[in-house]
Amino acid sequence: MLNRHDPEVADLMSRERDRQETTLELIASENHVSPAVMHAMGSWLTNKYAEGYPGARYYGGCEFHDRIEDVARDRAKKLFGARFANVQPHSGAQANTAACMALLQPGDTFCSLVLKDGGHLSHGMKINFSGTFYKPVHYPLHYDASHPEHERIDYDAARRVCLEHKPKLLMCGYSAYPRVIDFARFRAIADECGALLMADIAHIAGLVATGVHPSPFPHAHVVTTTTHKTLRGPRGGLILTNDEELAKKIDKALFPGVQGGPLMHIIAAKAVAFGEALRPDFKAYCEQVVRNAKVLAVSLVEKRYRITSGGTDNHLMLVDLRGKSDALTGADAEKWLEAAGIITNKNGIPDDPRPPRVTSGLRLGTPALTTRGFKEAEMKEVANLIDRVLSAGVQDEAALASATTAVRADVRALCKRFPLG
Ligand code: DSN
Repeated sequence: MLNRHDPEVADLMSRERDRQETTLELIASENHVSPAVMHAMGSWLTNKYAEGYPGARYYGGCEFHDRIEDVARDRAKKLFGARFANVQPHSGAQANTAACMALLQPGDTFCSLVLKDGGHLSHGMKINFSGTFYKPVHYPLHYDASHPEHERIDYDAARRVCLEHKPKLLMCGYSAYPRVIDFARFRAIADECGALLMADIAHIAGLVATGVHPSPFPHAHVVTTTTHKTLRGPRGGLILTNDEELAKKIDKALFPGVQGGPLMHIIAAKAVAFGEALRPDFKAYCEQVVRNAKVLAVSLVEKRYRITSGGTDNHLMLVDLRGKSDALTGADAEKWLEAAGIITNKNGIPDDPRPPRVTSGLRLGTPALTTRGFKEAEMKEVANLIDRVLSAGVQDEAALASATTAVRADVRALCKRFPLG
């Protein structure tokens, strides 16, 4: 239908579909949703305004939208063991905006991990709302190669920072942190300094929902997340809490504080994805995601790459490319790998001397390849493919050109064995 109606857009969409089908998706925050989730997203539900919440809308005609949002909320609550859920955030950043608005007054201090150490722009970056309207202070990672916790969260330092600055809110949860988060320890720090604890589990939501990573509940007062990463739903956000008063504040902050009309087609797709995540096969998927990440990390170490913090406990890892060659940057690695059909993103590593547009690291994640059906054996192949490109790239241009052609063909063949649904 779209082909005839708008061939220009249809052609670009079809080329993007082909790109996804024939490349290896290793961006840790991406995934491939099911046809059912896609169907809900691309539906007539997009036609409706439903400002407000179920039973209290500002528009007529919301009977089925109320029921859809209730299903989404109930499934989210069941999935994460929470008493209250707001499924309306358009994204994780919007969820964090609403949570901050509910929990803080302008000018209040909050404490978080800075973006360059693995945090997120909505956790206090200067040019983001969170760094403009509030006063962020940051806790560090351990930066000491001789320390057993090198490049992991320094909980003692977090406690010291909190006791010194007395933040109203302590944030944990990250976008480039490969290790288990000790939510109980963060809650003890929050209690000691009189702060509320917010966990942003955007990256690990699927792992949390299935018990593959410890849950932030009952420790966190508020939990925010995206729905499209390890949770494998539509692009969107979600806020959870067990506290009724906080739930009321969050609902008000989200609408009308931060957003207008909810995206009801996306909320329906969230309901479908939450339903999928409640099934036993989703737990098996998440366990495989973590096993695949471990095998990829070990295979890369065997090829002389350094993995920050010495490995991974979750779905992602940060590769310190300097282990391979001092001259190798994240920017070059990302570009060379993309030409060979391997999609990654350059990422700063802890204490990175290079700027964010260059970096010394690559962030790799296994959620999307695991959705395709990749297992441990394929992850070893993926490590080989990555190394063939990067080893050639640090050699010279001719070596890189020939490796790119050969690896591109091998990537296509590997993808063909694991077609997207
Ligand atoms: N952009 C996301 C990521 O890639 O981790 C975070 O919002």
